[in-house]
Amino acid sequence: MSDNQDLKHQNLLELYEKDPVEADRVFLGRVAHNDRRGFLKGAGLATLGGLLGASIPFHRNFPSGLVPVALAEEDILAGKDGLTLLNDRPVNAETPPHLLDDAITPTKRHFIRNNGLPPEEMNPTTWKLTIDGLVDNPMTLSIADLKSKFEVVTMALTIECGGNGRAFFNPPAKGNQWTYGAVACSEWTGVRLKDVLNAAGVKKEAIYTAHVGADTHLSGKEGKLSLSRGMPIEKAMTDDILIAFEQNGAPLHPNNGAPLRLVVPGWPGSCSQKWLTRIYLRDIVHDGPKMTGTAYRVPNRPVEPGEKIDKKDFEIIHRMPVKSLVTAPATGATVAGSEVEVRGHAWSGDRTVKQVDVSIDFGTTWVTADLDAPVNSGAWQNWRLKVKLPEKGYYEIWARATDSEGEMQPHAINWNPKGYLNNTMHRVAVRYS
Ligand SMILES: Nc1nc2c(c(=O)[nH]1)N[C@H]1C(S)=C(S)[C@@H](COP(=O)(O)O)O[C@H]1N2
Ligand SMILES: [Mo]
Repeated sequence: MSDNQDLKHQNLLELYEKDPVEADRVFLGRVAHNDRRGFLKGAGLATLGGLLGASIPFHRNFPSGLVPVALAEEDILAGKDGLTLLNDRPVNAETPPHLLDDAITPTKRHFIRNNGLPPEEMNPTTWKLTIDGLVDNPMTLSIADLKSKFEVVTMALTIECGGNGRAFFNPPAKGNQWTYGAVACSEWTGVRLKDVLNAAGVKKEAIYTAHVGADTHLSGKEGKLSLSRGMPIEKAMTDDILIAFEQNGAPLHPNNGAPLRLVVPGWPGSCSQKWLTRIYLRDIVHDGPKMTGTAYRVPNRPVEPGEKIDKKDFEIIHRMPVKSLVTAPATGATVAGSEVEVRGHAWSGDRTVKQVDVSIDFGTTWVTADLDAPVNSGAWQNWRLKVKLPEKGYYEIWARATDSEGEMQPHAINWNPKGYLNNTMHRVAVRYS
């Protein structure tokens, strides 16, 4: 890169550090909304070559208005570090397990799951949240109102996509092929949903919440929502659900729902509406996009892999099951010494994890790891164990969590047609040489 282009890149990174919302409007906004014209015109072929770090032998065939995918990917994941891009429209990116080693997930390592296109405006000073439906006092609040009218709390809360682990389904399930990394536990600052609903006055007919965000449908159709989910009112009134305006002590990342989102720990990530503009209470189970049909639903009985299941035999997923992740060592690592520290996290929606066991001999014997209590309700739990590899060779490190109700991670996938809730044990390959 020439000094000039280096400067451009530098500015992008700086802008991202200083003002991620503005940076995303400028860079991500363009990509997300397909307004790609002008890029080549402005930059010119030489500059483009410079940014790519290579000449473009077929530049004569390069359609105008096209962003080279190498640059588009970079822009899409601006402010993120080391994520694997699964899809760019909508943006879906997961984090390799060894990059999830921190007790609290830094924003740059928090996965992205978008169903539509992020809104163009994410201005925290003009943002409004409406609470209505079956409440006594419908209200519209700014972020400043939320901060001044309600207790502001900071909590580490786990978000896991309902489809995390889908890539391992056989027969395969359609949808994002998440492996392990559609899970994160950032520290969120906001107000309790419960407090806001109490202030609005929950009418006794209200049985379900309905969440609305400002993202747009992939079709671009005005007013068409990409996703609008909800939860039973009893769940909504629990203590650890936040309406959050800060992620790890800074404004939310644009792809994690800036400037305001719900965080519903322990339930499918889809409950945690991003770019939150409205919550309304209903006297029926919410029927917004991705609430009906077989979306975020699993069969209400054990099924055979590949079995065809009648729609009426599906039920809405509530809590996420017990699960753990090995974040060190990285899979494929070669270690020089016989002693290895194994580390990771474990969680179980609405419950705590009471034990994590580790095996280095393909599940024949297990050793109990040292497991921390959650820092607060809704946070994952960190664990660690020093293991001794008896001789040089190939090993697999397996981890298995058991929760407060005695539920343990399974060896085999509990198959379901849409590829949800894969909580099988995490296996990591290690060579000692
Ligand atoms: N408005 C809106 N909220 C949303 C989504 C979305 O597409 N639009 N995706 C949901 C899904 S399916 C998940 S798993 C989580 C992921 O949160 P993250 O992208 O911050 O990791 O956001 C949820 N909230
Ligand atoms: Mo999700």
